Amino acid sequence: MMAQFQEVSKQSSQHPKPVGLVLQYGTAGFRTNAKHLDHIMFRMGLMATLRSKKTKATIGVMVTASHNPEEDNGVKLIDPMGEMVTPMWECYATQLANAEQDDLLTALKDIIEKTAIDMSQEANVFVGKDTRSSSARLSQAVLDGVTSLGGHSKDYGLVTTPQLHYMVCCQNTQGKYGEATLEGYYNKLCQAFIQLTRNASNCTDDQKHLCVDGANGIGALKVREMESRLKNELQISLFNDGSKGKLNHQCGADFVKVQQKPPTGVVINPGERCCSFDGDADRIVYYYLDSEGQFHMLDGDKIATLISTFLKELLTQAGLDLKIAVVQTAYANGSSTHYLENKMKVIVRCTKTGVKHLHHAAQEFDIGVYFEANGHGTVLFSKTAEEKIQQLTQDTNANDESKRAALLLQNTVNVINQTVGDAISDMLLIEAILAIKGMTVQQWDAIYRDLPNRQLKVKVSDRRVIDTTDAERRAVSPEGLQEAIDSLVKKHKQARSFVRPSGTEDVVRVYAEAETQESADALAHEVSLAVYRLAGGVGDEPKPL
Ligand code: G16
Repeated sequence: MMAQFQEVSKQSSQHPKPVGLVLQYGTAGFRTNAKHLDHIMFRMGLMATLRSKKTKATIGVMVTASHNPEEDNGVKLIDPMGEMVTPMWECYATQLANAEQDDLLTALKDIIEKTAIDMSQEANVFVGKDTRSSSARLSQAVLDGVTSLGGHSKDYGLVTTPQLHYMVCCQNTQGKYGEATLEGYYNKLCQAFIQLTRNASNCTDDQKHLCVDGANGIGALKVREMESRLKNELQISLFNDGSKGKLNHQCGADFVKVQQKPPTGVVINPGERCCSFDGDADRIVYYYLDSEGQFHMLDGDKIATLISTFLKELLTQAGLDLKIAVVQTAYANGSSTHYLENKMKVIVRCTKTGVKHLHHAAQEFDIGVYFEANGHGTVLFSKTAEEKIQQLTQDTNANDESKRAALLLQNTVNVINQTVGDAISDMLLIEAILAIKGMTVQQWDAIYRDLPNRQLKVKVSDRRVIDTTDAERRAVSPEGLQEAIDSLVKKHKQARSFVRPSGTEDVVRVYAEAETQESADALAHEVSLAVYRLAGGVGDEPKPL
């Protein structure tokens, strides 16, 4: 053990922490300008090694800043079944990340002691990275951290975040979830997709076409790798593939969702189905332009509605009594929640932002469909649900309709990456559903009409002054802010608004929805002003839109 600590001490001097720099574990791990992250990466290598020793399982470390600009980077830690690490370990990660250089060993020993880790236990860590220019040296820092504590590492190199989650889960289920290789990932998903689309007999070549905006990131590379396995059942025109444009710049899922407009770099014909990935391909949003050139977005809420409708219909056809629920966050459009609860009659839950929260809520049901409005989401099937579906596919007494439904459900389970939201897997599922239902993007869009909405960002000197409750729908501090929001909301029809500190960017996010776009824009601006005035705004006062 002594020798290991000496090695950590020696190696960490190559990855020194800038004195006084304090970083918080955010919505999805540490994330900031890449120049501040070298020590964080080394230490997260240490962290993952400890977590691996503790769980006696393989842990993942993904170097990415997802939707953030190219100059940022970050790290996401992946637990044994492919989920995010637990809140307790987020605290340990923060402790280790922020220990001054001379206190690193003390912090490390403290965590080992508190969590009663057997240091003689083997450790295995899978590492992946996105396409950012800083990712190569930062992932090397992670690998250095793992090696210095005597852990084994496997460097997957360039992969999407959900691919790394998948590898970790495959490894820890001894291959039951799939093979822990890219080949295994593509084969599992594409085979399931092709099985599903066999049920789409009337699908024309036009309907098989999809424009994909790769955000100039890793998702584009991986779509290219996978494409040939789709056997023309899906014909992809790939834009923003990274060959010239800048990562996430004027493109990608976050840009499209927040700006409510198409990305640059994509040639869109009216009526054509398009989708955008984000920078690490764990989010997806769809959209199209109508014949008047007007932009229509199908975000995470519309995706959740499409998927849950499909699953509910199949459960009825199969005669399976499984409890299905949809998990959303405060950003979910009011119309989507209304439609899901009142028209579809499914259970809807609301959690705080962050996949980790939605994922856990979804685990409480037989089938938990979770999506953030920004397009981050997946479907979780309980063990019971998977077993019942499996049994029905083999039931010789089952009628044709229920057997067909069971087979469709089984292939749906296989096309979905249940470890985390996955743009590639979600895209294949959505494409299969549209093909099977013979549904156009316009018909999908028409399921319900979104309430006009607006999202804004406000810069404040310390965003931690804002504290929220009720799944982030109400602010408890600073004093007077919630009262101000309440009275502003009252001035608009069908209105709702909330504010929360971002956990990935140094901003406060403001969301507003109302009966008209003018009203939503005005409310978002008014609430931004309240944040600026009551929560220590910096720079110029927010201007009306
Ligand atoms: C991450 C999280 C998402 C979250 C998003 C924005 O996404 O995984 O759950 O919605 O950040 O979070 P915030 O509003 O706190 O900045 P990604 O795709 O950027 O990793």
